[in-house]
Amino acid sequence: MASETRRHRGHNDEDPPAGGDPYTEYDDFDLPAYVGRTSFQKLPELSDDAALRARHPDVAIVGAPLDEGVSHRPGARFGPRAIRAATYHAGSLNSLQLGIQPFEWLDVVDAGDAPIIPASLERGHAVIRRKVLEVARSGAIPIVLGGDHSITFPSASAVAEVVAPRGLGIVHFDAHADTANSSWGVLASHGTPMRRLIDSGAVAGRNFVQVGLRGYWPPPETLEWMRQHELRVHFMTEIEERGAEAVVADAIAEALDGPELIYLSVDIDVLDPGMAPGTGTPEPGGMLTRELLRAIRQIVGAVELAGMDVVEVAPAYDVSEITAAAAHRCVMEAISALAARRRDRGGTPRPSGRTRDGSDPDEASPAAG
Ligand SMILES: [Mn+2]
Repeated sequence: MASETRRHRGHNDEDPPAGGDPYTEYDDFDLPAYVGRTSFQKLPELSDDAALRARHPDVAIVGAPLDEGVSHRPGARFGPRAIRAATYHAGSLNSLQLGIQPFEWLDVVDAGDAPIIPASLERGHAVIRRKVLEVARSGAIPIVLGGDHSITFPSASAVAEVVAPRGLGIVHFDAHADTANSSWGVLASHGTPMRRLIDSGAVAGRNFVQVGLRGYWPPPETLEWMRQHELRVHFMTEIEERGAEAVVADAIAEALDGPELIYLSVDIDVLDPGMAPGTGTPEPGGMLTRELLRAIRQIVGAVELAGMDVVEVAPAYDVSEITAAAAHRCVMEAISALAARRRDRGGTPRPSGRTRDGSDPDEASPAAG
């Protein structure tokens, strides 16, 4: 391969080099999305803790393929693979929404999956927490692909630990509050992670902001617990009445009322099931995909993002991969907004490396700490 010397533009609008050998003329990164490496956007795979620390990428994708916490339809363990695969774009993407090629500005890698085994929720949470800790300690912003929503407890706890003593606010998009004390007596389920985060002190209740709640859960006692702990809650009806942009602006201010940093948690079931049927507990009457993608751009462009997750994609119930595609674009909108933020603040581009072994072809000299 000539990849150690070639920079690949990957615009999908480019002729191969004249006289090139067809066997080697394209780097894997530039070949079509359905060919070759299966990492997120075919980005370098960098799962080793020491390698992450040496490289200190700007963003690292993490898979959390665990669904032992679901209360209804299982299957979100297959979410990370489906989200990684839900693209038809190869090479260096160009965000029309934000006018930026994010992988020319940010070093983004795929840190692989937490080493989950079936049938052990406790072990699963422990390895997810360690994986997210390793990524966050490397200096990268973790973007975690679930998995059911129970993974937000270990993931956001790990991020809160790394950023301390700086405070963390959470903006949480969901049809459901996920603030139960237990599910049928079980403390660690996808109905309880937000209460665990508040009870453990990882995040203050008053900086926990929920957007998109609707339907028939939780019961009044749980809502009363939320009031007592000063959570800020924006029901779907408020989005219908005021519009998503105004509600999200309030959510940003509330989450940052004290803390400096934001963890963004996106349950894909915040979307209407007509636009995201591939999920375990679909709730009719939700957000439009375009509203959610705009909200993510609005938030990430305005705050200092410390971590993010996109959860509850259950591919077995999906139709034409629309749910997985929506989740994939949630991740891409966040990455693009991070890149635009760096550019707009006068930062230096740090292009994503693209060789097969995960080393950065441009990184001949050691990166600055
Ligand atoms: Mn949820």
